[in-house]
Amino acid sequence: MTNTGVTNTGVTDTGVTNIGVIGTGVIGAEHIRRLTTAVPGARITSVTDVDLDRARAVADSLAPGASVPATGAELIESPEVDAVVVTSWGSTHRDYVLGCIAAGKPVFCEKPLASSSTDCITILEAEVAAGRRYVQVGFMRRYDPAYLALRAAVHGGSLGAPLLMHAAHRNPALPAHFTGDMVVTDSAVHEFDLIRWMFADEIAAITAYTPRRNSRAKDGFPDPLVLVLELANGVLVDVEVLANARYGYDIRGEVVCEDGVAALSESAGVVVRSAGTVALGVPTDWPERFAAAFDIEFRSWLASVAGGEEPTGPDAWDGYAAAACIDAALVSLHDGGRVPVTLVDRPSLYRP
Ligand code: NAD
Ligand code: ISE
Repeated sequence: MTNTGVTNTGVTDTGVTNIGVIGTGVIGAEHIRRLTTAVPGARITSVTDVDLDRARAVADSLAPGASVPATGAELIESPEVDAVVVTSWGSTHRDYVLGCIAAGKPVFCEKPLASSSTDCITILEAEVAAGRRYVQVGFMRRYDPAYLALRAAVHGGSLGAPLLMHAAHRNPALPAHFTGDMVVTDSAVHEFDLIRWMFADEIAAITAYTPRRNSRAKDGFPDPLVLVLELANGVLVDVEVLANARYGYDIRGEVVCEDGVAALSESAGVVVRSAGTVALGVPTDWPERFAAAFDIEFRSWLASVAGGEEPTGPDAWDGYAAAACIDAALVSLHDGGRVPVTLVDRPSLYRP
């Protein structure tokens, strides 16, 4: 299958962007469904996975007619792909993202951008050498209406200077393939980005605490995990991460300011009063809690791709800064103590 209508803005002359997806697991399938049913302007023309049977099954059910090349590298090079979505495991992201930059194709990469800050620096260097930004990282919380409202309240002027924040990231359970470190690399990484974005500042140091262990914790899992994040401007943030909350997926955030407090509301759903109780729903897991955020995130990304512009969402610098926080949090978790977060100089390609 060949694409005959590609223009130099990376979009077909019918106004539809041809997208290839690498990694057809849980979120890959979610994003394909989203891009084919909920977000206009996208066509899934190619999908692949190391598990090619899974890729074929996902193509058959969610993107009939999409090609299934044998490797991600072939998908990136394919003329029927204008832009790429990377939803394979985090350890595989670096090479796919570098491949997209080399091919001059926009790439939406799920978090984490790469497995280490060193790998992220390689990506920064590739974009700087290319002279433009191609990468957007899947930190979808920046598009969540509740977090946007919290950020607007914090910076609205009536609450005074923010002083500290309490955050909780409670997972009902974590996927079977998770390792203990992935509580940091795959769960807490969202807080690293969110907090940098919320306070428009870098995280300067991280201390990890492991309180009394959950009796359900798997061997090697820090469950619960508490991270104390110090921002360069002095704001202090405590983050609780649970691997086994069981009761639902509960994302909480409360910012304490000089003249008031702003917090994510309890629930976006209905409140039921019955039999002497008041009940609110708790989302089952991240696909439900952040459904709107994912939709808005992809609309925004597609708008930039269709316009031939650089992405406006979280960029490779944000992916790198979050990876530097991962490095520090893991050192603190394994060796103890307060660990400074060190960053290389920010290239001018990445505006503050
Ligand atoms: P998953 O295990 O369900 O799916 C990953 C898929 O990638 C699997 O089908 C696997 O076979 C495939 N894969 C592995 N190595 C590959 C390679 N080298 N090339 C091609 N395919 C390969 O995992 P998932 O939950 O879908 O997570 C995938 C990524 O998405 C992770 O980076 C994860 O952190 C991220 N994620 C983000 C969110 C979010 O809230 N933004 C939520 C879930 C997952
Ligand atoms: C998952 O990979 C995600 O990114 C979710 O947003 C996060 O809440 C969860 O802990 C991760 O497993």
